[in-house]
Amino acid sequence: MKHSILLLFLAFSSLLNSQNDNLSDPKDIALSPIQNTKRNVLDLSGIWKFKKDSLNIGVKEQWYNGLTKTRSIAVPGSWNEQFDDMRDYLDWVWYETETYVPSNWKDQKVFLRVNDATYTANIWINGISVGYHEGCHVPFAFDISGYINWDKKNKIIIQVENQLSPERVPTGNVKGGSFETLPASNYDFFPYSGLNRSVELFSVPKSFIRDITVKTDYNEYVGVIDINVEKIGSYKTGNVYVYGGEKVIESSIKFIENQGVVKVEVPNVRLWGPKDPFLYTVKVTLGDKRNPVDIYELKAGVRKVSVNEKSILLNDEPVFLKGFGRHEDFPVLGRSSSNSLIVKDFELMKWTGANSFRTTHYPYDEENYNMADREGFLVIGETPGVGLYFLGDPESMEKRQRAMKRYITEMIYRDKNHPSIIMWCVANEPNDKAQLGQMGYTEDNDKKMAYEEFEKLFKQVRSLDATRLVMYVGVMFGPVDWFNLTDVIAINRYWGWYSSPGDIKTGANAISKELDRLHRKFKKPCMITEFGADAQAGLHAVNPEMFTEEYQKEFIKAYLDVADEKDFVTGMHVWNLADFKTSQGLIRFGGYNLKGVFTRDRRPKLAAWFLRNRWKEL
Ligand code: BDP
Repeated sequence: MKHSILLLFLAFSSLLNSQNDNLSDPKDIALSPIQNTKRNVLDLSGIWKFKKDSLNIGVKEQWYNGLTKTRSIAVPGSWNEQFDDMRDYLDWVWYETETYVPSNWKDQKVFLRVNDATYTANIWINGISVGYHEGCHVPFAFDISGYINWDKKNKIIIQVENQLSPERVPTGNVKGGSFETLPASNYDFFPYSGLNRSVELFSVPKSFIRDITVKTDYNEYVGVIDINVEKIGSYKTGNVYVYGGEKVIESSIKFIENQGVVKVEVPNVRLWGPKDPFLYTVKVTLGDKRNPVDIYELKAGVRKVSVNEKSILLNDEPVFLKGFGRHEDFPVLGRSSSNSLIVKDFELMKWTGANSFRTTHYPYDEENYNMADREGFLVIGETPGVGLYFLGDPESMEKRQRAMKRYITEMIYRDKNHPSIIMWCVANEPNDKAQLGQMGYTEDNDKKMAYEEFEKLFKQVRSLDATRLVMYVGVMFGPVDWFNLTDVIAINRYWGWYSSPGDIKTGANAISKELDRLHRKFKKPCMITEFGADAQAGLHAVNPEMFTEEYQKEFIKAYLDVADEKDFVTGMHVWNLADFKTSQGLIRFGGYNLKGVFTRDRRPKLAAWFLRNRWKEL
């Protein structure tokens, strides 16, 4: 009898441990981990143990108790770049590391934060299943306080998998798409997999500040900062301080339920913008003023974003966005975070005279936004909604919509306080016909349904954040009426490359006419969020020919010339800052997209020098 109870117990506990559909709570990523007298952070970056699980037997064999026969892997890192034998592998893998957790964190809540696990992740701490997350390029966190061995080694195991599927966002393995590629991504960048960003432990007091949302505005010389605070625990009051102005501004905050709001006025405000990216410091404390239980500090830029018929306005002045689409991409690193690369790319953008970029095609590592805040870059923050379509199997579509809604929440929770982000981009080139190829035919009913589904995403973004502009990026031959939803008309265009190849003049004519048409119809400012041509560095021709550096330069010049003639064009983003790795396919020589004005190792092509001359002068 005893024996069978024991067996039952073992069976039950192994069931409990084996996997867990406890989904992470997006609120737990609302504030990035910081170190101060009340909070701790421990970065777990380093070399971890790694094991491939191509037969998906790991759970059954209880690998979550500890991996055997492993190889070493860098975290952060993309497995497809570190291991040549796993370049195209997108299936199950396991990661393991160990860390001490000091017992002076014991009276706190301890969270594990994974800044990106592409695409699904299951987490075990000391053999106990903690939870599950689905989606890439956004962090997630779990409260693991209950599973920790204090002052001892703790085993952290993460199972990851990145299968491409029409049920996921970004979509993959979509039948009938425009081109066949390997891997079969439905988007033009390599599906780099794994723990691409850092993994951290952090602790907060048991009563703590869970979220802070800073919204800014101004009336003439007086800045207005609205600070919304959400807390956990029974404390009913707190304090807010704003540093950086003529004197420290202080205000008390009262909580009703767990929410508190304070409006702070900053006399003689220094507005944030590209020329003077001035940042104030906002400090929030919880509980007694002299002896608070929790403290959180963040940077805030006071600025206002709006729009008229012809321009995006920053602080009521028109701004012109000069810049790029980019990718988190570099040899050996794949898509993994690297502060050196972030700094380098900002240096290169500044060298060309750019003031702006879009986080194509996913939210970036957070340091990008910290840099942009400090350097005065104007950022379009994009969801991972690339290759999104609204047709076909309804179940898949519902799953994609669910993924999109979650991404929107996670992205806005994480990024909402960065003054550099002036617009949210709901999706890149969504379509009501992608499944049939970009020029396919769609029934009216399906068109209507696609519009309505897409509209829901716009509504969600606007309800989470009414202080920023909202747009999406329209594809060539895409549905035009969707621009009714946006604040700014943004299009990616390659007339003179994918159409009228070799003929820049015809391409430029086409873009000129199209811009006029769009502006006449919608009376909204327009921007070209992507335009460019592939160029093999070192390939030259007297008369510009496709794939030469001269053709790329002339193509970019022709589009910029067209934009200069139109006062309703509010931005031009060249595609791309640098060459990047993508899936293999007929139009991707060597598995690269060569539309970078810098090579993948960041050396300038002719077009980069051209932009420097052109944009530095502006
Ligand atoms: C655009 C996509 C971008 C591609 C680019 C291209 O938004 O991701 O890399 O085309 O073809 O349609 O170079």
